[in-house]
Amino acid sequence: MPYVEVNFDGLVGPTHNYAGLSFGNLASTRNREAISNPRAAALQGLEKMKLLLDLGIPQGVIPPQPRPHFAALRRLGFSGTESQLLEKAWKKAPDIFCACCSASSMWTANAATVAPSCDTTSGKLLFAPANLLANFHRSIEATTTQKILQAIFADSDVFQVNEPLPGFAGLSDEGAANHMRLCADDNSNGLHVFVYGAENHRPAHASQRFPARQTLAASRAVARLNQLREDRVIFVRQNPEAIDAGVFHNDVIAVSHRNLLLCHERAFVNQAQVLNSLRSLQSDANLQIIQIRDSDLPLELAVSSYLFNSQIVTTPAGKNCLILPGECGESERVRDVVEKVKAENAALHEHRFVDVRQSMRNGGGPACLRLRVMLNQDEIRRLNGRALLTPQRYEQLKVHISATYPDRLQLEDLQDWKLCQRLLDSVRGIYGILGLPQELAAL
Ligand code: SUG
Repeated sequence: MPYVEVNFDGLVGPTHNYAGLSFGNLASTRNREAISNPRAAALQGLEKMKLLLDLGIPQGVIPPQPRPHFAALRRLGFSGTESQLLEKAWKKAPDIFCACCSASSMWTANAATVAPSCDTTSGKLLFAPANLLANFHRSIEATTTQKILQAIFADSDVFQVNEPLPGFAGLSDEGAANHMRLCADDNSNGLHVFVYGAENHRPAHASQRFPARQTLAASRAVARLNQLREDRVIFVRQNPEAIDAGVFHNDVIAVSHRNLLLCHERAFVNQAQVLNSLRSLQSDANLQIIQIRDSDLPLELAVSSYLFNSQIVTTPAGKNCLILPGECGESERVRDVVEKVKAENAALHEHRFVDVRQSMRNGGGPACLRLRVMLNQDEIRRLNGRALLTPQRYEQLKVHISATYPDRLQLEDLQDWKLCQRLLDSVRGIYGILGLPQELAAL
């Protein structure tokens, strides 16, 4: 049965803000306390989804998680009514308040690691939700992510959503952002490339400036849980210099699609050896590797432009299209790299820029906003009803966002319980549009 790739994008939530929460993510730090525009953020993400739909590529939607996360505030010892919780947390522990208000679940590349049914020993499509331990605001996504995935991929005859890994620093997992699947074509078995930053939480040769977020122990556990064959899995170490330059996930420095791998020459430790291993493991698949030289695109520019955080998609006409952040179009040097890559590689046919600026200011480009899931026709039929975007659902979401999301938000605004109530109602409305249980929108 033929497989297709469906991108499940995270819809940006109405509390989208800039709190500077992610150490090692340069954009997040730089934009701390900037004023956000949640409405524009959500509409930008929605337009990206619509572009893919218009290109003929199926598109899924993952709803925002409800925020503020009152249950997390209570778990950390705050008490009283919602209004009191907000007031106390803002005064006594502003960092916790900010973490509990973050709309970070939008970056669904970090939601889980996915193994398509053609690759797993049980023949089921498997999900390993990420524990996202490296940052508190992200760690509180994991339980709800698991429930949302279970609601969308509910048919246990063909889907299985596991639990996130236990909360131990040595098992820190950031999901598909540190995973690539190479395959000859959509219907062939894949090679799973797991990229880790440190062997465990006290690594011998770790990055110096910024933390590594993914451990080898976590990647190994995910590969086991996703029931992958040992000979179809490889573990590759991220270059610590890249982490120190702001590459907090592999998808900031490498992107793959089918038999194509586009990466910076300073992405991995022992890169030449790694690429040779990939070539030999994929010897039947005609693996094509495009390496961008540091002299063409210095690491710093790779990070600031987010060139590698693009999506590569294949249209029904068989054209490979690079979906790039608009920021890449603003730099002559990056534009030159894109043109050179296209000219030298027959496998890349066209490129499109997308405006996801609101997300980019928190270090989230086009690829961060999506979780890739390979599905066959039977599995698509078994998905929970309204998980896929249609032109009608796009219109409904657009109207809903335009009517209920604020167009200007500062963190201190979220002390106001009345505003939070309106924003939580707005999130509930999205669950309604997507046909997901309302309980999931309650915390
Ligand atoms: O985890 N930013 C996210 C960006 C995630 C990008 N995802 C991928 N590369 N796949 C993060 O660092 C910033 C939130 C703030 O500072 O308000 C944030 O969480």
